[in-house]
Amino acid sequence: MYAQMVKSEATKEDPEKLAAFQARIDAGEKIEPKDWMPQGYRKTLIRQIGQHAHSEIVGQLPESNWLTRAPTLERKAILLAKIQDEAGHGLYLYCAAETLGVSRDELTEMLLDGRMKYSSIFSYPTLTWADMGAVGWLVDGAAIMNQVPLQRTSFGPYSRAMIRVCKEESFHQRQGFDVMMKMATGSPEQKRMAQDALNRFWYPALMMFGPSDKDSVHSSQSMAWKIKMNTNDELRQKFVDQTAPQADFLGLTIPDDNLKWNEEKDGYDFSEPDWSEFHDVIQGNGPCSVDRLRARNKAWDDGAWVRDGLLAHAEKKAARKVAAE
Ligand code: BYC
Repeated sequence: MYAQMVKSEATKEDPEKLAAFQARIDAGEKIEPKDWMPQGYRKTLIRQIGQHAHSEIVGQLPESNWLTRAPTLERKAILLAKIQDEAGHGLYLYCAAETLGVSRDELTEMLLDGRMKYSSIFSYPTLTWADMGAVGWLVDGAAIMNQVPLQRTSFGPYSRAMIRVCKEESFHQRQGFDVMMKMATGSPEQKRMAQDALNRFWYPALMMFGPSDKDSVHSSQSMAWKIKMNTNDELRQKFVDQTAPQADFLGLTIPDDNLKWNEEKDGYDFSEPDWSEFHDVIQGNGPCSVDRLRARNKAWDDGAWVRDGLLAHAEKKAARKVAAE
């Protein structure tokens, strides 16, 4: 539906301008906020950057669940810093989206009333401390796989935000792997918890890359505009190829009997996630979907007095400035 809308709007636009725009993209130029851009390009970016920002913010929730129960003060401090980083990533991304003419409040309202999505992965619960390892290792690992190419995306503010995000995200992935190492080489019970976390997070992590290429609505146009640099399946394959040897190193087993090195394709064969589960989750029916939106709505409502106070202060300051002039 969205793709159709974008397509019909794109065809209404001046063909000469469209061709010149595409030529800039093909030449690897960055598009900046004040440059002419097709409406479809603007809308696709607002959707993708906005959903990415929401994912960073909602992504704080499953981790904050473990802040009060981290096993040591050091682990607690590291987790707290990571969660704080995610808030920063959300802010960089909201700022990038705002350069396209949408306000942060509008984006937030679209998240809160379900008009905009956030990553499917955050609709799953974090049940044990080992999940903090699995989230860092697999979820941040998948996020990096997706975000490293986005550093070269065609829209300048998004590309620059991604450069900053990726620097921090690689620390996150390493801290997750470190937690997994500790658990996997610890007591039999700790190793069992690590395996259980891998079992639960493996397929949801594969879903993070989006539907398979044949079912992806936006990929071909987004790739032509260099909003996306790779297809969903390309990145999923790279993620499996990178992660399978890491699981071996940890002495853990990826829950997929079909996972097998394929010499010919120079990559692993693996099972697809259950796509009906994916579609259910992104329609708001994941195990924690209702809780996540309830938590974000509560935070938004509880923070209203702060926003009102800041706005009143800014308005008063502006009025005083006008009176003095
Ligand atoms: N979850 O045509 P497609 C992070 C939707 S990491 C929910 O292939 P596209 C973090 C898609 O929006 C996660 N929805 O779409 C990590 C579309 O629906 P709409 C955030 C999904 O956009 C650690 C429909 O399915 N990363 O934040 O070309 C700690 C058809 O899909 C998902 C990003 O957002 C999903 N997994 O490709 C804290 C990266 N997959 O919008 C935080 C930037 C698909 O038409 N985004 N959908 O209603 C992207 O690279 C792309 O948007 C995607 C999807 C690859 C995710």
